[in-house]
Amino acid sequence: MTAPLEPVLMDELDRDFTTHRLWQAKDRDAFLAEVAPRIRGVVSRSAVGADAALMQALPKLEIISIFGVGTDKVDLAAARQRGIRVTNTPDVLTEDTADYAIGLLLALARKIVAGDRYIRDGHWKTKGIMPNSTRVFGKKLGIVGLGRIGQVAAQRATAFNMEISYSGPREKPNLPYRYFADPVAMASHVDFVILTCPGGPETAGLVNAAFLKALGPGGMLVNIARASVVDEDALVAALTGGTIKAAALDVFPNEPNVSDALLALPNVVVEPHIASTTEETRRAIGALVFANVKAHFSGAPLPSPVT
Ligand code: 8YV
Repeated sequence: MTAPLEPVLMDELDRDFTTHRLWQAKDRDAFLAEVAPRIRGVVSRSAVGADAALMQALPKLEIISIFGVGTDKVDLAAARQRGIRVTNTPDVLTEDTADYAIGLLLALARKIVAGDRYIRDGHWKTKGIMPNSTRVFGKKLGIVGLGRIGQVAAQRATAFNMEISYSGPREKPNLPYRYFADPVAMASHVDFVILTCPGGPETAGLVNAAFLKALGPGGMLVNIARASVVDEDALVAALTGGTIKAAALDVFPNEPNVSDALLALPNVVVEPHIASTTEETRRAIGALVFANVKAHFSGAPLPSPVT
């Protein structure tokens, strides 16, 4: 195990396997050198992943089971080359993550977090009624990456009578939403954008200065995907200069650190990467990680293979 996991999952792994906890090692390299020859499986989190160096250090490695759907921090090419199986946890976290994206959009536009702060900071008594917020229902929503999570977010938004557009590598003609091959063109068409696409080189910096300019001064951005999708300097500049109105972010480039430049801005809602962290979903993610590891070592088909 490269990082702490759900306690139930760690208990199950401890029960059925000989486990080692990499994050507890005082000297990571010495620890790895000691246990490396015996390691046949790695369990890691999406946020930590598994790089080529880790794989290289583990000559007997057969499977990497990722706690989370994102595999952007796993060197899949290196895994494929070695024939190492990689699994992730799709589907089980889709609905909660989509709920959270819609929650963040409402929190941002309707100033739900700001309202809480307004009372706690004593402003209701001293300044009176809080400034107005922005309507959500009936507005235009753009989704970058209409995969599992994006499609459920679109369903939820439909209940708010929103007009849905999306951008991604390919059109999905069976879905009743407007497709834009060019994300900047989509940004200029919509009021709000939710990012649900995978991280990695294909989407790195997709939300750049041009995208934010196209989204415009009333525009709002929700990111529950990966920080790499957004050029953070361009976002800070856009939020500071009024190029867009506000942003809600659940993901950051160097978690758990969040840049002071972002924290200094009043028009940003920040969350500690918790879009999928309900009790129910975390249990389901843990069960799927365990099922993949068990299946592999008993020669059964993997429930959710990536490689
Ligand atoms: C997890 C996520 O909280 O699934 C993912 O890719 O980002 C989240 O659901 C995280 O990966 C756990 O490390």
